[in-house]
Amino acid sequence: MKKPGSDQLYAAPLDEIVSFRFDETVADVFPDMINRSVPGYSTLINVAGILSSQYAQPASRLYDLGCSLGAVTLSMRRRLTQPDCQLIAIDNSAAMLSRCRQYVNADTVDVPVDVPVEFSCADIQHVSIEHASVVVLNLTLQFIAPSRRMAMIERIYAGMLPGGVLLLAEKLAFSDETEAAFFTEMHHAFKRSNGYSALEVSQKRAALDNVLVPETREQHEARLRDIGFNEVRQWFQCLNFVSFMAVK
Ligand code: GEK
Repeated sequence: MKKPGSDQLYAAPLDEIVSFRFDETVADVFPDMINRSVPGYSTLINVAGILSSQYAQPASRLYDLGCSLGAVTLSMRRRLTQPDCQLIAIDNSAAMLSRCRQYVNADTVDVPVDVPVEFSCADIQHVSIEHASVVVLNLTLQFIAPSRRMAMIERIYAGMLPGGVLLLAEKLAFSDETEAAFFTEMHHAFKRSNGYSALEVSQKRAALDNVLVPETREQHEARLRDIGFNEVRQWFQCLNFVSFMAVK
């Protein structure tokens, strides 16, 4: 029997694989799905909070772009010590954002300072970023059309304060075929070890085709430097998932 919240969306054979969407069915099982699919996810979340607390500036804004259920928002809020900040959690999936609001508002963990959280159901390509000391794109840029990524990060950069940080976690592509094949196989092995069948792995992969478009480490780093970030560092890798930090 299906446990509540367990991801079985691709468990049965499907006649037709439709493109992946962040709808109600996905939002219902999202924590289970992401933990079983992204190696190192809990570390990405914890360390995003730790890095944010280092780079946050008093009376500034902290953005969680593509917040899903608010894991990064909560991690930042629990660790932030700078006064008069504001957290802004944005996602264009209404199903995700309504659950995010519930989770964050129900969080009872004691926080060092009070930080108001604003929720916005919007496309992160068009939101205005202002006075930002921290911007997090945790596994979100990969869902933006590659041709639009440069413009979006340029807008983010323009809205950041000097000394502010962008945290960018992504699934990675590899230009070397052997390396690409190795990491794809290891990622699938990771998913199978978390209870997904070979059928689930292959049907999910088909659903994400052209929806999640990974880029190489070189592409990410070059774009961040071209935009003007003066410190670009990869701080995390687990199999084919990485995270960069870029300081303005
Ligand atoms: C986490 N950061 O738990 N505008 C706004 N949101 C978008 C857009 C867009 N154009 N495109 C996609 N999204 C989260 C995990 S999940 C990653 C992020 C994954 C949203 C989409 O609705 C979804 O909630 C999120 O980006 C991607 O740390 O599922 O692999």
